[in-house]
Amino acid sequence: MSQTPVPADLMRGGTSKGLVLLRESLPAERTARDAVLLAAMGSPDTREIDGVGGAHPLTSKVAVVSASARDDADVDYLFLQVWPDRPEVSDSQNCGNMLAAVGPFAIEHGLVEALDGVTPVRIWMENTDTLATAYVQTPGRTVRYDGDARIDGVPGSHAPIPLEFADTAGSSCGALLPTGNVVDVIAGLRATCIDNGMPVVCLAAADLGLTGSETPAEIEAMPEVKARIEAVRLAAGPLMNLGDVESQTVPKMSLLSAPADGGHVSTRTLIPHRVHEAIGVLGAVSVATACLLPGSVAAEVAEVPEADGPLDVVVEHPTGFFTVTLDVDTSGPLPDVRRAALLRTARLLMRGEVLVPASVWSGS
Ligand code: NQM
Repeated sequence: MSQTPVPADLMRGGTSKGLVLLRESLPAERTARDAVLLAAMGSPDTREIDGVGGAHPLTSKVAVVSASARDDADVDYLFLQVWPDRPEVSDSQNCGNMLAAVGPFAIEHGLVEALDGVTPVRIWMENTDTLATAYVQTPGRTVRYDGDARIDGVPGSHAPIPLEFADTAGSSCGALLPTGNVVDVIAGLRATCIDNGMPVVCLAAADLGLTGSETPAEIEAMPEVKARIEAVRLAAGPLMNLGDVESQTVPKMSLLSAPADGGHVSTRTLIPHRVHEAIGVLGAVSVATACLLPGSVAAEVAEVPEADGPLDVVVEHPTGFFTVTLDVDTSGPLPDVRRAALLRTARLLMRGEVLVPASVWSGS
């Protein structure tokens, strides 16, 4: 046989899309695993024409799922970003959008037994060693994908999948404020470096001469602005305990401005080279948390109401809004986000096998 079939599903998770596979379907050794995933997605090629990748970081994603050995989790989830344009697979970040696909996948593949109604799936996120719970609609013990929930960035409506996160502070960088400061000046720009589930550098859009209402395409067509942002990112990496981030997909770079559409803060986020059409899930949690930090670049432009108890922070992005519910303890010097919750949807798009050339992997 000239091709090796690899069992895999194609799924949309939130505003992202990619392959979801059982760990046992892939080679155990990392180099061989990455070669299979690159071939499956069609990378490296900006069009990913010879694979199932969608030619954009948001649609060139992979979730690897397995039964968990942990008492507090049902399944383990490893997120892998396949770069469309270079032969690299990175586990340097988590992805809260593909996470939305993991609960349905785990039930469909018998890793979690469905309840009649809603099935909570406890997911250990291996990239950040943190736990999430996804609540999957399972009337009659079958995963339901249709429903009334709408999320900006995805047409139509689908079954709601509420996601909950706990203890996300310092998930990749070791501390909520990895530089130890609320604001640093990095490569000449004021920056708030934060990690509440995703390492993010918050910059004021105005400091870059932007209004903050530019479209992703407009920002992508500004080479000088992008070069300045990348200079900040490369310098921020070591300061955020991430080391050399040249080949990493973190930190994300979020350009912030005052809300323009009734939300609490407006964002344009580079992930890190393309501009997100919306905003990442954990990226939104980090930005929302930054809005609560007095003196931060985010708090300067955000208009978040005072609240006692759970607080909804409405993050504006290029295609709408992302609401993050934060359960915050404000009694200490820094706000302590005990829990974050938000809504996603997901859909199984195709199931079966993805085929890779046998010269890449013989399957044994
Ligand atoms: O921040 C894109 C996405 C993401 C990541 C990115 C994500 C998250 O939208 O949790 O979801 O920032 O690379 O899928």
